[in-house]
Amino acid sequence: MYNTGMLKFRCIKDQYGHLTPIEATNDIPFEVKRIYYITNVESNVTRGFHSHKKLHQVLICVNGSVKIRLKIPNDQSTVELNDKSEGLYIGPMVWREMYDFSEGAVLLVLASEHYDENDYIRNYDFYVNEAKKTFDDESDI
Ligand code: T46
Repeated sequence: MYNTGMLKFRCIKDQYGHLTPIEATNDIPFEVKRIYYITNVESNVTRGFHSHKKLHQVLICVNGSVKIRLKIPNDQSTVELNDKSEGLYIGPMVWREMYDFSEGAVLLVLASEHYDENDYIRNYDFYVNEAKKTFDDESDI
């Protein structure tokens, strides 16, 4: 889907356990300026309900599983994250909702910018209008 994609990381497995290295700019398509993680989410809770204007992020479920609903004006898809060696890239102007967190799920997020509430679009109707304008402008290029 537009401005989204799956990334695959190396997982080094030996008799001592598993290790997944992620090297900024080699494994992630942007410079990482912020890391946060989401934990302790009840299974009936949905988070997100927003888009970002400029932010690039990679979501990795390092324990358990979570579903991510992605929407753009004329398309939508759902991705289940349940593999710590996979990351979901989400670029600007994509609406996201995170739900169905399993017990103990840990959603790690790598972000291209520091936290900025002004970069969020939290109203869906406003998002659809802005996204249509963005996509129209891009198709003119
Ligand atoms: C996203 C999804 C995947 C901060 O103070 N600093 C931060 O770096 C972040 C991410 C959040 N906050 C504050 C803002 C709110 O008062 O933490 C509170 C919860 O944030 P929010 O409701 O935006 O959380 P989610 O789970 O809906 O969304 C988060 C990210 O905000 C967002 O960028 O793409 O995870």
